[in-house]
Amino acid sequence: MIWRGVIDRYKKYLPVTEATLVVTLHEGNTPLIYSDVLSRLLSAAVYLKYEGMNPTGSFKDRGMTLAVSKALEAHSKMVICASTGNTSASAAAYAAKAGIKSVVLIPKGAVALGKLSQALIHNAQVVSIDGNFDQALQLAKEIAEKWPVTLVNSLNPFRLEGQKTGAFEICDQLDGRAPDFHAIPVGNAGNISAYWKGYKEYFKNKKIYSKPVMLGFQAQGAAPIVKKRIILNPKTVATAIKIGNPASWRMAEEARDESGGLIGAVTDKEILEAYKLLASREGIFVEPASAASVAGILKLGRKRYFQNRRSRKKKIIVCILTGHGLKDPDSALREIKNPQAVPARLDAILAAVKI
Ligand code: AN7
Repeated sequence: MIWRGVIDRYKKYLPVTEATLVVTLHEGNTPLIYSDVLSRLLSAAVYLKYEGMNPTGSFKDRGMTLAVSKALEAHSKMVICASTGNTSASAAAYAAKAGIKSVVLIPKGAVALGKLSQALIHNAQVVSIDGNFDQALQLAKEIAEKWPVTLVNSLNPFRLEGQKTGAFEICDQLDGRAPDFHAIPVGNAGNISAYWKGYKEYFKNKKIYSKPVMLGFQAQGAAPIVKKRIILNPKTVATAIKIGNPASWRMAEEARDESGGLIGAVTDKEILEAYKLLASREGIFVEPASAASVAGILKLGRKRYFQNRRSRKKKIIVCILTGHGLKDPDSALREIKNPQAVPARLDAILAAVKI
């Protein structure tokens, strides 16, 4: 059977009708991969939800399919977003599929090349702003208020509705149970809010009988929720989550508090260590921001967070790997030496490698 995307699969839980023209690239149905290395390190059952396998390479597609379908239903001819990269790539692709126009505002010099090339090739009008993401979002909001353009940032409620399908999928993949812990990177804080909404809805519909503890992770230099203040000049290697004033700040705190979880910070060094561990030990290439969730659980593991619980039974931890590593190959190359050329001779190759 052909998988027809998250709206088709979960329409019962989504604000769509028979009249909704579904714009889909068959997003969702991403793998939930058991991690041997992390499970051993944390004495738990750790699964990785590889959202980089979505059509444009990030979790944003789950929300964008619904946001763009609803924009089309409302006869909108153009969508706009501000973005650290992935939202713009997704918006541009889904707008292209829908046959409508897209405008994206990006912070100058702070968007990974893969993401920028996606927005451009899908024919978005890309405007680079001499400012950061938070300023770009403010401007995108203002334009959408004054002109006939649909905002497709996560302030658009359809985005979070679509993204909550990630939670449904995890519970379905775990054969009708919720994880004990859900670890996720936090930038603009839409995704953590969407997942929590999804888990609550599945719980209410008796699809699961418990809800996970939500664990969100921000980069140390861009951790407004952790520090309880807006960060005017956020800094981190993980450009996707370089955000100082998240739009869904309050909802993310609700997810944290209702679930008895936490939102913590991880350093760039910890992010890059987790990034390399995933690639070298698990065969999974993610972008740096995605590794924040893994860096976060490793940090909590060192504090014996997962062992302090009452039961001895192995806990299930699901980590959301939000975006694909090919989005941002520069980061990988900065971390690892570029290969040197050698003469095209056997002896030269044998001198260069260990066999
Ligand atoms: C790979 O594209 O905000 O907390 O403009 O690309 O829901 O914002 C991206 C965010 C995590 C954080 N991982 O999710 C954008 C944008 C990756 C991301 C996040 C983003 P939210």
